Amino acid sequence: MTLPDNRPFAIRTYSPDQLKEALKRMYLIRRFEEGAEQSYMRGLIHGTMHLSIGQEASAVASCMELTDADKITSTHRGHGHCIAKGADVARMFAEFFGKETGYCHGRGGSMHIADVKTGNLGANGIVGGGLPIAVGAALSAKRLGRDDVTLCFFGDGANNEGAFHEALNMAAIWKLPVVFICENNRYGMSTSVERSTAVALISERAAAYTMPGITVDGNDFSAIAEAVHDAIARARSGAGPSLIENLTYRWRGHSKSDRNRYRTKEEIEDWMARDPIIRFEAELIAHGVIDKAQATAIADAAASQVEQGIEFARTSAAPAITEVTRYVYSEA
Ligand SMILES: Cc1ncc(C[n+]2csc(CCOP(=O)(O)OP(=O)(O)O)c2C)c(N)n1
Repeated sequence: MTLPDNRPFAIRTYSPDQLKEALKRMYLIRRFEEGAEQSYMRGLIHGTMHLSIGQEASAVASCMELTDADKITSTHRGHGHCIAKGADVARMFAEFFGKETGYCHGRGGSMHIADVKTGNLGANGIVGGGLPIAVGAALSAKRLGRDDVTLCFFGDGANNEGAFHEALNMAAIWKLPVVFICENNRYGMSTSVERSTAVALISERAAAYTMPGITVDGNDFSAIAEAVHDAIARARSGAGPSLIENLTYRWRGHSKSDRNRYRTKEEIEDWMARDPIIRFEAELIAHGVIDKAQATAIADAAASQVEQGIEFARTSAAPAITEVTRYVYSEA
């Protein structure tokens, strides 16, 4: 008689190399965001930024099974999604710093990093803006007979936008290969989900569009990976879209101008104690995938990659002023 395998989904499903890469990407996101914050304070970055510290599991676990042919659409808080999809942090920093070596030649900046070649259709400064784009990408995959899927990330604030309802309805009636991933970090700027949203769980809204809806602990890598795995399988089989709600938290303010008046220090500390990276790392150690020394080496490698990335961006050339309108639209 074979005993049931009670290990967490991720441990059962992915190879040690895949799991180590996932941990590395989570550390890369954390260090990228910290590096971005420091660079901003040093005056190297203009404008504002939206950091996803605390939400690393949602980005990395969701993108675990994607290939370059699969697509993602992202949000204004998109650095983590970009790294999870495999982006090079040096080119991301360069984009952020407005340099020619950036993903969009420095024309887009933090909120518009895209890399269409690897399926990253872009971050988006418009709340809910990625939802119709994801439906369009999934529609084209279906019409062209390809089997790629599109993962559509959006925040709890976007679930009350018209675009959310239109996108879910269209995806459902046409059975499109798209997975809607709501990163419910509890606030849309300073407005809590309780104040903005009539349902207790955003995943309940899936019922209105006859698609599966599930809410998972968004700081639990394995829980997210399992939910997204099932939704991707459903999408690739032609059965249509799903809605997944990852319950998570952003540790930092909404953007650089946030004074955190709408939440308490205790609430923030309580969520910080549920750090998704520490949790995943502990799980990998507990199941013998890595030991503490290897975990430290993975974290250190991520930190030095980020340092090198900042240096690359800092020393890269800015676009020539005569060329600033180039690369704004795709070139024929
Ligand atoms: C259509 C639109 N409305 C309003 C804004 C201003 N805005 C930027 S981010 C944001 C809050 C979004 O909250 P949520 O979707 O929960 O994402 P989070 O910031 O929590 O990651 C708002 C209202 C915008 N950028 N676009």
